[in-house]
Amino acid sequence: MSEAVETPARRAFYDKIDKQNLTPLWTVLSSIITPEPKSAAQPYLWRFDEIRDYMIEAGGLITAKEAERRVLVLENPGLRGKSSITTSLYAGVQLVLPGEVAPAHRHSQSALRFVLQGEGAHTTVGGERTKMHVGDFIITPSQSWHDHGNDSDKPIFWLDGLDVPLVSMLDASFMEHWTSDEQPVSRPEGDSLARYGANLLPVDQKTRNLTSPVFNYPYARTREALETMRRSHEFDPCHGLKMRYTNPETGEHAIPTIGAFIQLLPKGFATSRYRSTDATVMTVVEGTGRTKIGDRTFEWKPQDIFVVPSWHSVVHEADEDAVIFSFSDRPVQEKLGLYREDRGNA
Ligand code: GTQ
Repeated sequence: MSEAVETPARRAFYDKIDKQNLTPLWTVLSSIITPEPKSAAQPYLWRFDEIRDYMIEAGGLITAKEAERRVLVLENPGLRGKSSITTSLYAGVQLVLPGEVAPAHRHSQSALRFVLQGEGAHTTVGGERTKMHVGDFIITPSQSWHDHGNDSDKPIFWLDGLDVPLVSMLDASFMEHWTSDEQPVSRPEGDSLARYGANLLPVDQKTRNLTSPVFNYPYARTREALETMRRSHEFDPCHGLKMRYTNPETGEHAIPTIGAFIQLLPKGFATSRYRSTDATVMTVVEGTGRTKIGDRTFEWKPQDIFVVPSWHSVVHEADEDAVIFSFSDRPVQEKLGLYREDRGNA
């Protein structure tokens, strides 16, 4: 249905009620309730080589301590000024130089880290420290204290994913700083992975936390799982071999607001057209290839980061064995009954 024509009498009426903060629905209905998702977000790819050079430059301009977090925000070209990579999610690339500390704070926003380059820096979350290795998927639950540090001799770069725009939309943001740069370490390293990440749970544990108690999913384990599974040659036409990170207490997504995924595309594999309502941020861990998003094609290599807006068709092609990490707001949409996908008819 097209919008109602504007007559002088109608215009005069709109102007009159406008002063009372009233608007006629019939002039906006077709733009607020669309027949299918119409995102302002655009498909886009950031080359890690370019981001890395700018981050090193930022490293000479400001310390991690002064910046609190030395991050370059990946702003979707269709959402400039909103600190958003998709309508609901934030992404940035964070750099911690050798000897630096990003001071302890906590906030309502949940965060994930996916390590892009560098080895042996650490993050401390809720009193437990974990070393960060390339490909590790690390969680900072809502309201947990966290600080990052780098005792290694190389810079570390990681991709941050947060539910910042979603929390802003709900006006539910709280944030506090710890009294010193680093929180005390109160648990041994590896404790949560041993306790919750070995297909075991403490026998009398009754709590079912919204966020996974495992906060570092090491890439070595993830990669080995993918390598073993590929031997069955059971590949999904749309996804290759795609797994989701889970909360072992509940089987739900590891973070309540952000779904995180890892997928293997074997050399030469081309996926079937697929689209879904969860706009998705992807980063390449291994391999080279290209992804067609809507009618645009992006060539990728390791550490590049790209974004697929809601309801845009996706086709991946891997030139070599490729591993892609991704995240989206899928858990939110599933919980609200809004998640939709379209396999092959996109
Ligand atoms: O590391 O705590 O990219 O608080 C944005 C906000 C990272 C962090 C970001 C943050 C952090």
